[in-house]
Amino acid sequence: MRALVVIDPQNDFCPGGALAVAGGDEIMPKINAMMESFDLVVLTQDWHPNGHSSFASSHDGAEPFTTFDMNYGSQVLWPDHCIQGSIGAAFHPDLNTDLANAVIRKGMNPEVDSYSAFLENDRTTPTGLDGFLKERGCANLTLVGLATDYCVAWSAIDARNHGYHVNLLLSACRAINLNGSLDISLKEMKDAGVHIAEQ
Ligand code: VGL
Ligand code: ZN
Repeated sequence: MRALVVIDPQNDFCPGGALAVAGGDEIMPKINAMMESFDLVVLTQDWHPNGHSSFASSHDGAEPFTTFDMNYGSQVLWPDHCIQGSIGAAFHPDLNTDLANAVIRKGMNPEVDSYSAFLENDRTTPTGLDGFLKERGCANLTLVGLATDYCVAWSAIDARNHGYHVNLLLSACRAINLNGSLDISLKEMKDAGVHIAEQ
């Protein structure tokens, strides 16, 4: 069984959004075209409450794109984004959601961010995605979405740690690339055994 896992294809990560990723909207037609060739399609949605601890605005005097020591380790502080129920948190209108078997929402705990679709940034709290995929007999994942160097990379590495065969299709991903994070994440994914394809 093969699953397509589409990471955070949301308005706030597309041009005009609160945490816009260059070209984020360009990947939607390609992802739509891929869906029918998979046994399962899973979409993830970054889904933060107002005042989430990953927002710079929640920490006095802190600027977005700096780091902050949380009790679970270092965390990048972001502009407010993907607030539950907002237009920014909605799936991009060009994405066809009809074939989605499941939607996993993450980052809902006010105190803990969740880049990965499998485990929150405390690295222990599961989202339930592993249970869903294993119960459906799925061992082979293809990951696409936003952003390559944060939520896609953390999901791909966690998927390897949970025993999946993992493919990443770069042409259906776009990166934030903060302080060289794209190259770092590509190396970490390769080291973890993620199969990275350009096209
Ligand atoms: C993401 C930063 C903050 C992502 C989510 O989807 O890559 N990045 N929240
Ligand atoms: Zn987020």
